[in-house]
Amino acid sequence: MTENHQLAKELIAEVEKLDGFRAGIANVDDVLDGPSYKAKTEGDWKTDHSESVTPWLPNAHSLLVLAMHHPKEDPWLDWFDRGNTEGNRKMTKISEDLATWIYETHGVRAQALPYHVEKGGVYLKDAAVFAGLGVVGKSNLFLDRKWGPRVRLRAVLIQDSLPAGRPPEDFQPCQGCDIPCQEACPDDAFATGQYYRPPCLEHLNSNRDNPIDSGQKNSEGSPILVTDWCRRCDFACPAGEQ
Ligand code: B12
Ligand code: SF4
Ligand code: SF4
Repeated sequence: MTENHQLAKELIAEVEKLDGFRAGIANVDDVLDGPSYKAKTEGDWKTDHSESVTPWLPNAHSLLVLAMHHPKEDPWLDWFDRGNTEGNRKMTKISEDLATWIYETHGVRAQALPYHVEKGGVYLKDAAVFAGLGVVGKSNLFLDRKWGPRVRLRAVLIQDSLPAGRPPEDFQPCQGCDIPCQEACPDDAFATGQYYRPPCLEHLNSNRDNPIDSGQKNSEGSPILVTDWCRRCDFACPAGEQ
């Protein structure tokens, strides 16, 4: 086993020590050349990382991709308040701690990338596929081998070139499935058989305009209201259910 294979193994093992986490390594060039970057070359999607708000570490060729389990029983992980979701806050903290750990333990520089592509993040579903963690399903969601679509993703840039995973060929949950994910959509985002963003976005905007009671109270005793983003395509999918 080469030194870099060993390092990749140790990074993945460090992440997977955490309950509800899986990880893999993706090659940066594969992700930047992937279907999501190809789909968008203008408008609000940035494809040129030299212009990113967060500059990337130079000569970083690998991404450590994290998938965190977001089970139906923990809806609060997806609730949006004070500009973020609890799940995202948790992943930011874990990816920053990992970047520090990688440098301190292995002397390799690493950078926790932001969530948003326009702020210097990457398209995370492509990254997770190229890391070998799963596939993109007919719901347009990434389906993790273990937890199906009920994961949230994040990436840490590594200033090294580590052996990457491969899109899995033996995991094809959509084959033979009667596509309940598309049926479940309240706004017909899959009317053509493929995901179409505008109706989905409209639905999520209406979620934002109609916050729900989180069951918690603020210091003045008033209920804390949160946005409960639609997850019907996510919940309808049988992939990853035990
Ligand atoms: C902007 C955004 C949105 C926008 C626009 C979504 C869109 N798809 O256009 C809105 C607000 C509408 C939205 C909605 C949702 N989102 Co969103 N979103 C993002 C964000 C920030 C960027 C996505 C994007 O712009 N993609 C670019 C467009 C062009 O591509 P796309 O529609 O995603 O389709 C591409 C892929 O499917 C890919 N693909 C398809 N087949 C294959 C095959 C291979 C081999 C590969 C490599 C790639 C690939 O190519 C397609 C383009 O051709 C990502 C986080 C990130 N940094 O990546 C989260 C993200 C994709 N969203 C996420 C989630 C959960 C949701 C929602 C369920 C809402 C919610 N509860 O959070 C819905 C799901 C809608 C759906 N069925 O796709 C998760 C997905 C997790 C997962 N398991 O896949 C992500 C990764 C964020 C996270 N927290 O981890 N989202
Ligand atoms: S519900 Fe079926 S078709 Fe839809 S993403 Fe899940 S496995 Fe694929
Ligand atoms: S998140 Fe909701 S509105 Fe958007 S595609 Fe999925 S089911 Fe449809």
